[in-house]
Amino acid sequence: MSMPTSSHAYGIGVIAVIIGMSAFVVFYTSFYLPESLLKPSVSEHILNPEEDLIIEIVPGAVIEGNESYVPNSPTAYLGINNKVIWQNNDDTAHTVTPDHRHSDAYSGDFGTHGVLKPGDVYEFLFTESQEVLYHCDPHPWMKGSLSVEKSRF
Ligand SMILES: [Cu+2]
Repeated sequence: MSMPTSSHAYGIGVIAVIIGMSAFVVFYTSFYLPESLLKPSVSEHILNPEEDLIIEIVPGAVIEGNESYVPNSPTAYLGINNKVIWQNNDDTAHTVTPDHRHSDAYSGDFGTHGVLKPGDVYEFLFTESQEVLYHCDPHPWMKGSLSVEKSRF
């Protein structure tokens, strides 16, 4: 009579192992994996750079031929000043719109959603080397570019 009892216990053990493994697989594929794919690991000094890089939309930027985004084509260095802030100091609303759809692996899509009203700022954390060309949607003659490079220090 010991045979049926032990094979019964064995059966329960196998089922428990299968349930445990399925629970792990479900957790891993639906929670752990998407989360880790979503946010690449970025080092702390790139997430919290020492300085901001400020690009001013200068007063009078709306007028064709004037300076618009100043500095107009700076380089940002990862871990130094890779957080870039566009500041609208003009009295007209403007945008920061990439010439071609552009995204950063960590921060996602680049570009303002809607317009920057006078006094508004737009900030974007660049976490990898890249180059982006951008313009103002309502005033396409306003153009700027930015390159992001690894720090040499
Ligand atoms: Cu504009």
